[in-house]
Amino acid sequence: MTEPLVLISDSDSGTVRTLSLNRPAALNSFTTGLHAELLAALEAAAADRSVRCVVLTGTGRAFCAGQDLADPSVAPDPTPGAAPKDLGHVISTYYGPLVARLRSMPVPVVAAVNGVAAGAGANLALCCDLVVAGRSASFIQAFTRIGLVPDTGGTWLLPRLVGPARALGIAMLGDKLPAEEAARIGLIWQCVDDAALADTAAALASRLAGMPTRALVATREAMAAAQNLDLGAALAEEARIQREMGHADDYREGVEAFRAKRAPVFKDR
Ligand code: T3D
Repeated sequence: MTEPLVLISDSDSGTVRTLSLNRPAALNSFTTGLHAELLAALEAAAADRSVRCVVLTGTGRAFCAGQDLADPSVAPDPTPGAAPKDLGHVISTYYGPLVARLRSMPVPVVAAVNGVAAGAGANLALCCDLVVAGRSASFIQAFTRIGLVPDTGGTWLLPRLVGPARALGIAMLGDKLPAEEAARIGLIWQCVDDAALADTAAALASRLAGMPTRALVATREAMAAAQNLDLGAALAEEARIQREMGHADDYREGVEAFRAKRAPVFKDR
């Protein structure tokens, strides 16, 4: 029997789903098979109303080394005169839909970065809502090292996360950025000791799973949308979204629990 390319496990009574990229010998780099399994696993988590938080991590010593460069369908053919591969097709068929799926998940997504995250693997992690990395992990915008530009949302994410000056330095130089430095400059949420990574990510996921899911997802969406709005438009958007939140059961529950001095039990999704 062949090993699944994505390992799937549930915890916290099925409210937290962990997806582990599982091609450790090739540092969990992407093949079309891994793309298909990851997208299907994300679709399944999105459709399962008991899931309230997703954790994305890698097996072995890496998080993900980006595109599998040994894949003959994307690597340049060394035969003189061979036609170049259509990488635009690869991006719009695989990486674009993966980013779109992650950024529109109906639940929060935590990346537990257990080792190197390079190329598309780095930006896959940065697409997640909260990124926690082990101290030995690193982030590498490896694209320019092989004559490419950041993809998997990198051109959109990097300047928003760390500002244009740092984004360009990180992307142009393609240097290895240790997890501790990534946390210091605000590229990721947190860097923890390697031994504490799994427990830290699990605790974070468990906490998020107990929070008002719709409000968390609307927060992600509102913040992303506000990047392209002026203040007046952002304020109008806040009013629109808050009206929606005000009609949800979670708001009623949050206020009732506050008044009763008890822990809230949020159920909306
Ligand atoms: O191309 C398109 O379709 C467009 C889409 C592009 C999206 C992208 O992601 S482009 C960027 C692709 N990724 C990279 O360029 C990263 C390549 N890998 C590395 O630079 C290094 O492996 C790392 C910095 C990630 C880790 O270095 P290190 O020294 O810890 O490990 P290593 O020895 O280089 O790799 C270990 C094994 O994994 C090795 O295999 P072996 O020799 O033990 O059989 C290595 O070949 C394999 N591996 C690592 N990365 C990839 C890979 N195999 C295939 N593809 C990889 N990306």
